[in-house]
Amino acid sequence: MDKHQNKAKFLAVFPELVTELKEVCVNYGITPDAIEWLEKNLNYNTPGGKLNRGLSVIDTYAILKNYKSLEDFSDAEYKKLAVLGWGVELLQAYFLVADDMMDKSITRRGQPCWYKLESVQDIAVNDAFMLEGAIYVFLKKYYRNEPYYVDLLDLFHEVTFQTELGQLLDLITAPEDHVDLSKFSLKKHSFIVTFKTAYYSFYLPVALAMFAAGINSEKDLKQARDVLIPLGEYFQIQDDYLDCFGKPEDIGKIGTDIQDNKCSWVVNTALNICTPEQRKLLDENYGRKDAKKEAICKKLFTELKIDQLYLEYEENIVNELNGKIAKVDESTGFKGKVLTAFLNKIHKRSK
Ligand code: DMA
Ligand code: MG
Ligand code: MG
Ligand code: MG
Repeated sequence: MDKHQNKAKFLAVFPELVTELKEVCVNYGITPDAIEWLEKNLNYNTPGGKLNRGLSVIDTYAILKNYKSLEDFSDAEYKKLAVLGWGVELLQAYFLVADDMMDKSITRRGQPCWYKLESVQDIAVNDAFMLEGAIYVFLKKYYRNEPYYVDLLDLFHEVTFQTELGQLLDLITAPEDHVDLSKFSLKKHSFIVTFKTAYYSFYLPVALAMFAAGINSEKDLKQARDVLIPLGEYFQIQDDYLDCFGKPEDIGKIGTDIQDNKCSWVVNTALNICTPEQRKLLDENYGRKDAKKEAICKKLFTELKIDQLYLEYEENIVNELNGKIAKVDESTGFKGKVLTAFLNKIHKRSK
């Protein structure tokens, strides 16, 4: 299926959903200023990203149904799938609005973070909740009468809780006032990123499409999970790598991991190979709200050739994942191609 056409068709659904949500609010008798605020919140925070997660719901469903092009979808069928895709994107928007406040980030998707706007600030907390709440308005409207409605609700709720646990661990492992690098490890990193990223970004979109396509045995869901969770870990390692080595104009955000004392893949990899002198430098400069100290850490990461180690990691994990995908048992309806499609979307990404 054509990538640009896919994205355009998916994006075209979003304004319809905004209108539908506004109608719900009008029926509640909410004043126009609140409705206008909600509309701004939705438009500012939801559609501006790569949309990989949302589009994967559509792509996965098409593969499972053996559809060759967008023409194979009926209009109503496409809209229903797009509701699930936008549900994932709304969940992502909800997490990001909150994440940017907690991480004290400056930009997101090439624009100021929502909480950074003079007129928004702490109201962003409630705006994040509303992005989440919108998901369930749409699920109810489009799926209330499906036998798998409860499965969809359960899945959204479970991955939300898992993500929040991951965010909790991410935050308490990175205290602002106390740097203790001896608490970091690649094992701890793996746990954090599996929970904060992999479940909602990788397992959720595929599992949603599997429920919609009726290919949802526990065996097939597990086959999906067994590849998608390590794939999500790889994706967050890319995110950590790009936070330090990516260009803000590519990634649309300014990296904050070093100053935020994050237990990222970059610092953990450095800790594993550095000399005692280099370790001292990290102990004294990592996790401080100071651009000069941040630059010292970055210089050290470059000297340690972390970028080279990243390329080696990437090659290994991609081979390993392709090996796992080749072993997928397709006898009960699931298809390895779903997983290859997802892997191809993120392999060698620079944004
Ligand atoms: C992302 O972690 C996880 C969630 C749930 C938003 P992060 O803070 O590394 O993300 P980003 O680099 O996009 O701020
Ligand atoms: Mg962040
Ligand atoms: Mg974060
Ligand atoms: Mg990051």
